[in-house]
Amino acid sequence: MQGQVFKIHSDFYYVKSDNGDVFECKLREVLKKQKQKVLTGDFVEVENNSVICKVLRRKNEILRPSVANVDLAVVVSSLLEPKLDFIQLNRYLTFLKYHKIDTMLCFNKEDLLDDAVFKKQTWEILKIYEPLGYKIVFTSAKEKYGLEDLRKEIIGKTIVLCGLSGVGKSSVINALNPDFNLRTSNVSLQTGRGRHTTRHCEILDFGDFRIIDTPGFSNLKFDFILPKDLDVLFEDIHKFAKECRFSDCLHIEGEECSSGCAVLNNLDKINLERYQSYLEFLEEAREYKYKVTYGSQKEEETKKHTHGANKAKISRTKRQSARNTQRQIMKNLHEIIEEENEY
Ligand SMILES: Nc1nc2c(ncn2[C@@H]2O[C@H](COP(=O)(O)OP(=O)(O)OP(=O)(O)O)[C@@H](O)[C@H]2O)c(=O)[nH]1
Ligand SMILES: [Mg+2]
Ligand SMILES: [Zn+2]
Repeated sequence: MQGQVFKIHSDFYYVKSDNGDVFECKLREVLKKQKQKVLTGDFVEVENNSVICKVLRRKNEILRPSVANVDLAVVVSSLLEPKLDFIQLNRYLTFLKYHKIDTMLCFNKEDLLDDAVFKKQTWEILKIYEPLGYKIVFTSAKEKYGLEDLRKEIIGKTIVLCGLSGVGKSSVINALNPDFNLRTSNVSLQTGRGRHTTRHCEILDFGDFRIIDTPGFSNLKFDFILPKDLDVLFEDIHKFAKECRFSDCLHIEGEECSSGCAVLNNLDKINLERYQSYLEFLEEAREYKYKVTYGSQKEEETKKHTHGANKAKISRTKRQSARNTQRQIMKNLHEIIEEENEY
């Protein structure tokens, strides 16, 4: 029998067969020993209605949240509570781009903004993300606005909702179909953050589309990618990066190659928070490169199993100086953004 894993709870995998029957399964011992990963969304072969004996080839996979075989990711952000954070949003977008997953954006809690602020926010969001080709919807799970716009984009698809805890992923699902009655909890007044209410990924079947609810993550890090491979994930930066004089240019002020850097020469055409996000992720990628270059044997092994990183060397002093420059750029960018916000 073949089916799809729609929920995973400790060692149990819940598999739905093509005709809709549900089976509670374990993973075959030999697959466990081989450290076979099974993700929500995996198509599997099941023996005796209770043992997963094979995981079929995946169309795609994401590791955070851990899901496979999705047609579309919808990154949900809240306009307020928690406050809209463009860098966090770019983190999700860049991560999904790395996994080559089609992505759209949903901005929820529209009801919390008054009209003038909402208009300003919408304008800013559209200005940044429409040119990057993302479909964008604005919703209020509470007031049930915008749900039809979302429904139109996801008909016929298996989609995964990604986004920080508390932005309203489970609430959007409940608003689309109250029968699911998923658990939700209010955002903490103290920290302004969500309470990590959803703990597992689960496929919810709406008939004409399927949605995977997921736990919110705030700790996605670019600690698996080499610095030189980052700009290609930023379409708006990469389009200039292609013209840089040196092929190993990382597009940072103050570094040797920056003299012929087409990105720095066109910074006025790139959204500041997008560039700032690039710098922040680049720092994480540099940490990663440093670790795989100078790290322990074990980290060398990690490198082998991840991306086969080059053995490029960065001297400690050069690295420190690059970091200082980067901090200075970030500081300057913060000041410019603050000025813009005041305006
Ligand atoms: N005002 C308002 N509140 C909302 C809206 N959507 C969700 N909320 C509230 O936001 C809080 C968090 O919603 P959840 O649906 O639990 O958020 P989540 O993204 O599923 O969070 P995790 O499961 O922790 O990842 C709840 O108190 C919801 O009632 C909305 O559109 N407007
Ligand atoms: Mg939830
Ligand atoms: Zn450059």
